[in-house]
Amino acid sequence: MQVVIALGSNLGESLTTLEQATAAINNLPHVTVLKTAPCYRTKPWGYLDQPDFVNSALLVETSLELHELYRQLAQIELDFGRQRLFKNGPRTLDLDLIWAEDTKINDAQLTIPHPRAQERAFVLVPMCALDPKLTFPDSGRTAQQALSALPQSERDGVVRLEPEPQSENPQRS
Ligand code: PH2
Ligand code: MG
Ligand code: MG
Repeated sequence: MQVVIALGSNLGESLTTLEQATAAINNLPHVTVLKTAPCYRTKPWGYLDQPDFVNSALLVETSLELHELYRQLAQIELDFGRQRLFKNGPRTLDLDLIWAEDTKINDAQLTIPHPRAQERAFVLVPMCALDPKLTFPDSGRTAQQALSALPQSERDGVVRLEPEPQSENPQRS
């Protein structure tokens, strides 16, 4: 089954953390990263008085049951010394299950699709970079349709980060 995982960080070396978390996810048994979205600098949502976040997203293929995948992601958050000071507050690493094909789950542990994904440009912009046609089974909307429905001001708060330079003095021809 294909799954979208959103990554976020706004404490510590966020870009490095997201890169290493991606490697850790790809190293999980029965999980393969198919596609990595670029990283974006994003305005904090929900609680404003905190640093900007770095956000990205992954498309993965997995044969794990989704609750098991969720537990594995929670363990990776802890392995990265996750600090989460309070709800919607700053954190070292946040890994959220966003989408899993046409699966709908709503139980005590897990809600898929993620209940707030379609309101958040910091989730939808990276998801559109993976594939704008990924469709939310609850609303029937694609990621692109959900993003287009958000106010321009929300979308403006998500800015693509340039890839890291490959050397100190890149030779340009
Ligand atoms: N995560 C939150 C709350 N607010 N804002 C941005 N920009 N990015 C996030 O990943 C984020 C947030 C709770 O998980
Ligand atoms: Mg989150
Ligand atoms: Mg989370």
